[in-house]
Amino acid sequence: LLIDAAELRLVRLPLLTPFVISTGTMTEKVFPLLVLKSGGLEGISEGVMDVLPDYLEETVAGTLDFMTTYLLPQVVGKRFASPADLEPVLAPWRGNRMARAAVEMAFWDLWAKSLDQPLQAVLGGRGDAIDVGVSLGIASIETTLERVAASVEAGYKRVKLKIRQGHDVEMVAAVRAAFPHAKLTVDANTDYGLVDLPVLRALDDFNLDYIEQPLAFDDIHDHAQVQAALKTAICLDESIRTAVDARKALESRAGRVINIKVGRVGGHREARAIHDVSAAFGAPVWCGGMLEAGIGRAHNIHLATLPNFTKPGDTSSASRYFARDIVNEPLEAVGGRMPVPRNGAGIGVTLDRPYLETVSTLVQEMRP
Ligand code: OSB
Ligand code: MG
Repeated sequence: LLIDAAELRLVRLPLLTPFVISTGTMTEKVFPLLVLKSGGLEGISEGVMDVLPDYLEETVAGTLDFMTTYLLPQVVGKRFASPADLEPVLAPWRGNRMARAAVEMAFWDLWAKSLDQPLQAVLGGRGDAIDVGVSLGIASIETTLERVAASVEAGYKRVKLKIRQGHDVEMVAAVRAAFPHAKLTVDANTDYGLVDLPVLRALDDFNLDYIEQPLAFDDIHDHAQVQAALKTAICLDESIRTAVDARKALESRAGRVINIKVGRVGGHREARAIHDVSAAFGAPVWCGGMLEAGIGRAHNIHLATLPNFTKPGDTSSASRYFARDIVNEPLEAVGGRMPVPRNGAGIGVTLDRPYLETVSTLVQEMRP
């Protein structure tokens, strides 16, 4: 496949409700959108980095610079036979996995389209829909109870509650009391340390399916100390960037579940490698999200059809986040099941170009 052009846009989509996690509040979703073109076909991806380096280190501004100066000139005008063939171009760079993922994922979409196959088929997944849950941002206990009720009512398969210091045990106790049978998890986004073991032990009493990323974004070792002290499984998100990280974490028992975000780990190949190494350890995985719009969500859904994605993912209905999406196809869950989009090959969704123009600016249109 000859990449004959690349189009890089910066998109700003307002969120319907501010999304609050332990590290900050998001009121709009700002992301780079990348389109790789080849002989009339378009492969599309979203970058999942934030404006500020508060989830992981990468930023939108840094990514736009890295892409326009290095990554895109490395691929535009070049031929790649398969995603494996693209790997040597992306592999030398340290970190920057979100930026690399954007290029890699756009190429997978393009490649699947060139083979006239759905993305899930070329990744090795199957099935028409995936199980999904919701991720509820930090809010008052009263608001949280209302949101949990609405999510359970809508049939979502699990409810993930964002926690932070001082907004944890009491809130989870209230939710558990009101919903004794709901599948509940919590996500701390790194807000705790080893000194907070008493709080984490208190959370151990609520029959949570897992506690997501309690400790630092770059830690594996201390998570093992905490995991040894809890019956509840720890799920790692921020600390897992590669299949090697996953192996080390599972080998050292730093957790028993892994949240795979294709955009965090450098693309579908690394995501699949993490999926495979987790399966070898008997550790379930699930597909996380970064409040992506329709392009990123479609990638997540296709990936989540691989067999070891046995826990519900975070790709809930797009209408929970956005008044209008940048794709034409509605990505809406029904009874906690998200259908795999199949409007054409690849990711199975198409850009709503007129709307995209109104919510984005062109950063670069590159030709060889
Ligand atoms: O830790 O999973 C996370 C959103 C932004 C940053 C980090 C996280 C999240 C979510 C939302 O939990 C998942 C989604 O609905 O896309
Ligand atoms: Mg998380």
